[in-house]
Amino acid sequence: MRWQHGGMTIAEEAVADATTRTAYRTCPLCEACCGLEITLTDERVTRIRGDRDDVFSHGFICPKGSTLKQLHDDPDRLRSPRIKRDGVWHDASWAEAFAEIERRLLPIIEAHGRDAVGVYLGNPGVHSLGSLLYGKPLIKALGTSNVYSASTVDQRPKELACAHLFGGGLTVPVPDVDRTDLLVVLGANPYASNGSLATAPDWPGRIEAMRARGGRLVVVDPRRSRTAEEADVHLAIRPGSDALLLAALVSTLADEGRIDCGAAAPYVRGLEPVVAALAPFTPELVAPAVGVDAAAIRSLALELADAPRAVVYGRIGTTTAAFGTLASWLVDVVNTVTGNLDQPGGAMFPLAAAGASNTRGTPRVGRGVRAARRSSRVRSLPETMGELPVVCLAEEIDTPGDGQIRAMVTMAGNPVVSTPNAGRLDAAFATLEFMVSVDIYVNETTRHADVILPAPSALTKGHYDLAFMQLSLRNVANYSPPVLPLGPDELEEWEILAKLALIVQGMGAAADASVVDDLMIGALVAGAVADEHSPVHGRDPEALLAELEPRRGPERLLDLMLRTGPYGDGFGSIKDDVAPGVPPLTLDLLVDRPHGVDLGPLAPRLPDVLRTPSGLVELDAEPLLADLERLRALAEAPVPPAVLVGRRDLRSNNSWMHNLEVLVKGKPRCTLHVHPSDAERWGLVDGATACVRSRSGQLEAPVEVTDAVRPGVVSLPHGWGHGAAGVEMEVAQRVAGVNSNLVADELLFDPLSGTAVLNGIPVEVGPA
Ligand SMILES: Nc1nc2c(c(=O)[nH]1)N[C@H]1C(S)=C(S)[C@@H](COP(=O)(O)OP(=O)(O)OC[C@H]3O[C@@H](n4cnc5c(=O)[nH]c(N)nc54)[C@H](O)[C@@H]3O)O[C@H]1N2
Ligand SMILES: Nc1nc2c(c(=O)[nH]1)N[C@H]1C(S)=C(S)[C@@H](COP(=O)(O)OP(=O)(O)OC[C@H]3O[C@@H](n4cnc5c(=O)[nH]c(N)nc54)[C@H](O)[C@@H]3O)O[C@H]1N2
Ligand code: SF4
Ligand SMILES: [Mo]
Repeated sequence: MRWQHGGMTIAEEAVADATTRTAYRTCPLCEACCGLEITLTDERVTRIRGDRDDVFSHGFICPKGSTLKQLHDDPDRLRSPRIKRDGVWHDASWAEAFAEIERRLLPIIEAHGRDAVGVYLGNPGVHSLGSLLYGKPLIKALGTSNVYSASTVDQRPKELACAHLFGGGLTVPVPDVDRTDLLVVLGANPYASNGSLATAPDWPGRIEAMRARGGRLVVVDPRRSRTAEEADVHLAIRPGSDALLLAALVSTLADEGRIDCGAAAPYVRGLEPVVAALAPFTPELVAPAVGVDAAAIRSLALELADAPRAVVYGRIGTTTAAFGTLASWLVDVVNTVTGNLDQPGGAMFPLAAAGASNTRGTPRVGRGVRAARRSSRVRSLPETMGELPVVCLAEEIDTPGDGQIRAMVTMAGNPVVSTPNAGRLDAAFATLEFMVSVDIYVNETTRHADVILPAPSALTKGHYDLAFMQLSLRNVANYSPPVLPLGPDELEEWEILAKLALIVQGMGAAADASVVDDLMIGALVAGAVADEHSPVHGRDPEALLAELEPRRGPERLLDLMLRTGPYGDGFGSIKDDVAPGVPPLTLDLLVDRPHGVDLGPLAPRLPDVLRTPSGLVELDAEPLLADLERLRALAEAPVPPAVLVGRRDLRSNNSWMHNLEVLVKGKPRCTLHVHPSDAERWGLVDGATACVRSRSGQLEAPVEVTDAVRPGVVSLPHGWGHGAAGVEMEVAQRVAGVNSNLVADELLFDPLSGTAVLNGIPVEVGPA
């Protein structure tokens, strides 16, 4: 299926006498960051297709990219604030909505303290400059310990492992797919997801190009995913056992005398103790638990050692597991001991143009991982990176006592669908004294809100993918100005969050958002002039602020980050081109280059990328080595008769794009994949309804019998279950599906990162 090149026409040719213009914009929907070419006729979007001139995506786009138009036009998308009184929604002005929040939220804080307000931050907020940058001052202003996000149902294990190894949660080495000879993918399906923690448009094309030049693809996945179908070797692993498999690779390499860190060797600390600690994990020991032959494990280890350039890449299937942090660490241990860390074709560190902590401060100096500085109230689960694990959100709301959460603020998140024991969280939200959501829909989560503040349409936002450009397979920078102006009654997302920050600080609902904005830019400028490694070290802050005029909001912050970043103009102090044909960066330059600027392929960054206390790659981080004992027990643990894993579809995006007809038409996708032998054993046939039960809940779903899953494994996509009362998404309600997280168990998680087990959940399956 070649949907990717050339894009899709979504409207007929423009009428002859209409005014037509073209705008370019990076797609904000997933991590691939594709360039879009948007045609507008009389200021209405008439067509969206891939931008062939985009320096990174070269015209690639997936079926979701063109739906920014449908999203913009969706009648269910909220366009004005809503207030709920006595269970009934009323449209409100912004002034009324902010006043309502002040009136109802402040007394809760006054009576019960700041921890009484919980916050949940969802995924689209990371793609939105406004929420990414201004969510922080809001959280600070709230001053609560109860901060939760989608990170602990996602990538936190990788961030934690990288913080230990390299000194930064976003210092994540990415697979250099474009130059490798062997790509080993564990628990990722980039043919459906377009890649994650590894930003690159057109993963399928890149994988095909790799194979065309003789490279090999190995996919480790309990399902024969689309990506596995393309693989030279598919290892159908038992869910949850990736850490064992990876440990056995290291054990084999040691046994064969093939440990060689290559060019990274001088910068690696603790190789010997790590190799010694992993030695007992022989292929023979782990094979029964992993469900892959010892011989196949050995041969993969040798293939990794023999390949001139090889890289192991692990994603959701490896992180949302009970050994997520260990598996994430082991991915990079394998890359390191095979000499592929920081080498072309191996696992490399991007050098981002803006915002990366590994481009600020002193190279090779860091203060170490900060985790477990405090714990959750009910279950004493440790925080990581300033957040508590979302597996404990429901109990923090429904368990009475001092410090109980009584009010929630959700921003760009749908935790009722996305997080474990969804049924309990749903019920808990219904008991809150007050809830505010910043969102675009009334969905499973926001229907519990008392006030909804609508974020504006993506087409009215400026865009620079600050987080994901730090994880890019090529160094690029691309800014898109808003395609359309805000509607008369709309507020920018940053202003919404800044206003909330002012309200919870007691500055009043009428306070001006610019106060927060000015504080933020002031602090960033102060940080830059104080950083002795910054090109503006020692300069006059006022003079820099003057040069940033007249921009405000996220764009002003971005301009500063770009100009003080590794390719920046240093506010005039740097003059030479930073890449062929690319002058030093400013936001003005990016505005002039709507297809982005290419800053070149990834280049080795060791040791300067490191921000660890030792200034070395700390392979032997103590909490990881200590966790190996628990892993050892997994090798001998009984295998549950059935476990549930997820899967993604190209036309879904987590829980929130099912209201677009173009993306949901066709046969139902929220089906339970069951292996034929299991179907027989459980008395299920194709099209029947199965009941799936776990400790935390149960659900019913239509069965699809398929040998794409390994026996003992069933698969159901997440992000569905839109049938609940009060949801206002007409299309999504019609194709409702079922919420797979009803059976995800909040008691199952990775103890190091607090990340939920969403893949490999023990379940019982039978006819409904
Ligand atoms: N079982 C299972 N569960 C999973 C996963 C899995 O693989 N299996 N995957 C997990 C992963 S990786 C993730 S990232 C999470 C996602 O978890 P969440 O972030 O909680 O969920 P999303 O479905 O992304 O919901 C996004 C919300 O943001 C709103 N929204 C969309 N655009 C905007 C905007 O521009 N501004 C604002 N303010 N709101 C907006 C949408 O209406 C929706 O309410 O789910 C996790 N849950
Ligand atoms: N179309 C689409 N694209 C998306 C999203 C979406 O919802 N839809 N969501 C976006 C988000 S927020 C994220 S985080 C990324 C995620 O991107 P990916 O990590 O590529 O996510 P998936 O496509 O769910 O692929 C995970 C694979 O892991 C397999 N798996 C399950 N359990 C295990 C296990 O124990 N071990 C191994 N080795 N494999 C296992 C599953 O069968 C599945 O094929 O996708 C992003 N892109
Ligand atoms: S792959 Fe991701 S970034 Fe590219 S068009 Fe699709 S949704 Fe947008
Ligand atoms: Mo995610």
